[in-house]
Amino acid sequence: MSLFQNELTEYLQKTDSKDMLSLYHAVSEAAMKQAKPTWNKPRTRKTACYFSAEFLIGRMIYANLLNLGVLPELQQLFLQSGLDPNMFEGVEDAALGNGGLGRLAACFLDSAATQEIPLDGYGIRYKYGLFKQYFKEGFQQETADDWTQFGDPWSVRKEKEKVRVDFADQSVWAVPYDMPVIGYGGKCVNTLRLWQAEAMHAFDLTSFNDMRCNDAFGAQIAAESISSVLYPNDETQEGKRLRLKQQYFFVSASLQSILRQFKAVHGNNFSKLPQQYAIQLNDTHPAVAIPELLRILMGKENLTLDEAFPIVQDTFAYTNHTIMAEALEKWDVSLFCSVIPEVYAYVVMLQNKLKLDLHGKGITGGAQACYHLIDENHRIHMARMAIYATHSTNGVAALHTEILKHDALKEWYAVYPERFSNKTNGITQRRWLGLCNPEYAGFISERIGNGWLTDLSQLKKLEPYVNDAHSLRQFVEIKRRNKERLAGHVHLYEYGMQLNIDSIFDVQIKRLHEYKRQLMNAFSILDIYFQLKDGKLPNFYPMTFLFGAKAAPGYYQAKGIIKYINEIAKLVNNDPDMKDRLAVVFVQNYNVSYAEKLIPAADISEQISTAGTEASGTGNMKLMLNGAVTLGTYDGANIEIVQQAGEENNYIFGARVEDIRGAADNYNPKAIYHANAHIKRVLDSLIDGTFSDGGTNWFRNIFNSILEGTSWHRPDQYYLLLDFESYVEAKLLANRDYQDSMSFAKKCLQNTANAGTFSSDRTIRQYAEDIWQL
Ligand code: 26W
Repeated sequence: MSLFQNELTEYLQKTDSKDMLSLYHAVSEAAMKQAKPTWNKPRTRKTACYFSAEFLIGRMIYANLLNLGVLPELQQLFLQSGLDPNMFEGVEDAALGNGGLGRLAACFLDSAATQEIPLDGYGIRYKYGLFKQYFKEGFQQETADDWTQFGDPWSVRKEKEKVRVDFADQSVWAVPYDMPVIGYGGKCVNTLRLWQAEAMHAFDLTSFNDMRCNDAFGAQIAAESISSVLYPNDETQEGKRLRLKQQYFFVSASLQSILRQFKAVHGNNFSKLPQQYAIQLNDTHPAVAIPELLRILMGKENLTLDEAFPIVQDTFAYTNHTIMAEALEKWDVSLFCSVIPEVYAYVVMLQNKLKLDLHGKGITGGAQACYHLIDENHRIHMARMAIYATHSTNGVAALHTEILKHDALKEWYAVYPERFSNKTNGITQRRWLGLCNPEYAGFISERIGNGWLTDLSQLKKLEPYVNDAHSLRQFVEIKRRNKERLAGHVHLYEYGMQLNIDSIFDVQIKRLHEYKRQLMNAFSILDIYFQLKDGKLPNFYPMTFLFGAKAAPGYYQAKGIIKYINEIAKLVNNDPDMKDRLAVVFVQNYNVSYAEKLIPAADISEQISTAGTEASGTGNMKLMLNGAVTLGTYDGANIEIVQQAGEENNYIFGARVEDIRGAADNYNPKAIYHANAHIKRVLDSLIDGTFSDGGTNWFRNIFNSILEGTSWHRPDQYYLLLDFESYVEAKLLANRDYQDSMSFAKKCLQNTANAGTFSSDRTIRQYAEDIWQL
């Protein structure tokens, strides 16, 4: 009997408190007890540290129990006591991240712990995670996400390990909260260390008594505000003072904590640092760690620049997650200096050293401008700093890395080609199949054993079953039950909405961004609707279109698209002609837990970003793994997905990167609009009174941005009209193919069977071997 089982059995026998919250704490504490001995084992070899401003963890309780191997015990004990093992589905769902980048970090931690790779995460313990979303008359509304409202039984506050972080105008405590990262099988437990900001001095009673209450409250609020809330901007950089403070806060604290451990063993022998620690920078959000480590080594430990620089360079590595220019971080020198003036001096030192290095490579004068860490407009380019002062820069999918090397970062690739490599993203199959799709997981294990849980390449052994009629029928039944399960959830959370289980579930779930082209999906649905109304498409198989997406609160174009899709949903769902033929649902508050319900129920995975814009995507991998076909463009990891699963088993359409580069200069969306009646009709719905945007003018703005452009971008900058026809064609082809249910199931199964390479276990091994030298 496991320790967990003992503890929980005893609890259930001895206590009367069987309410959800008490049980949640009892179960979590029992699991923590079981994980503890392994967690406390000291490290004896080189450790990798994943510095990330975001960890999109999602619900921890079930994933932790699965990995500890005690989920069956929980289920058994609960059922024996007449309790519902699913009762914790309303509980914590730590959304300490925006989207792909933060979720990738969470998958990496799971994969490293499972493979006994020493990798610890370092980040911020935001009081409020990503905002919660609901719709009011079709408009997105936001509320705060108080993710610890049920307590936080999975964290341990380490009071004794707090460190001081100094800014120009304040000093604060960084207090670590450690979470166990339990590997599958429970043999290895790594740590996610999240820092919380607190005031240095206990509440200042003297000021308070002197009637200077503002001083007393002020210092406390100023300190706590640093870790108070996650910035909800995905892919747009804003030069916000608090954001820079957040970045420096967690990076400075993490470095102090790492160096404290290092010195305890190796003293001041800092040249050994890269042999003991590797630090991965998850995008540039933690890149201020570079001048900060220099500052510590030179300013505090008295190393010279020539001694300190190689240590910094050999320790750090950088991952780029986007090529969107808006997302590349730059800080105004004046802002930077008003927050961390001491660190700025080391940025200048780096800049001077870079100039010398470039000179040595024959790059002089004006040719150096595109490399400058501090540009002529007095802005610090964090990506440039990250490439220059680390030994490794990687992209997150093959195409993305090629674009970095030959386009976005080509001047850097020209001087440091050996630093660049690709590490195609991955996902953890434990959460994204084992946990979220238990029936399908069982179907797979019955056929090929359960080795896939720790070696996803074994899925290949499923391939023979694509010709087995019994297996295909069973696949269809499982998919149907997953649709039923999702329908129950949607009924509960979306105001009684009823889904048609016997329709095709077409799913687009990801952050709302123009480049991801949710709007093109909306246009295609409206086109199909108009065609059906006109009596065309006689053999159309019923379809349900599901959307899930949050828009950054200040991103009005994106909010307009949400409202527009909700208007389409209203029109379509209230039209009696469409009953059981066409439905549109935009689910509220799409998050990790909602994804775990949507993904197993999907038939079609919408991955329709403009070629060359989506760095990788990881939702595409989750949907593939769960047996959905991809309706997508040649972009990001989609390319590798269809390389693995076969183009014949997916629906690829639209312009490729080369086509788009070729089209760019003489692209004329207005001509397409006038020439194509389908396109004209759907676009006009934005301005002809078909729908109401509630007087915001958002729909007119969307219309204009496609046909006229704006002062900051060209018309239809993401080429919706260019790809529209081939998109609708591909969608209707998928609709037709679906009607041969066995041959469609075969495609689905082929996708699962070939998803092996998209395990984050593979990705993290590549980081460990190629970058961290573990
Ligand atoms: C400073 C504002 C900001 C915020 C977030 C800039 C950039 C970001 C991230 C880099 C955006 C992001 O999440 N990128 C996504 O990273 C995933 C993991 O590598 C990829 O799969 C997605 O394609 C990419 O959009």
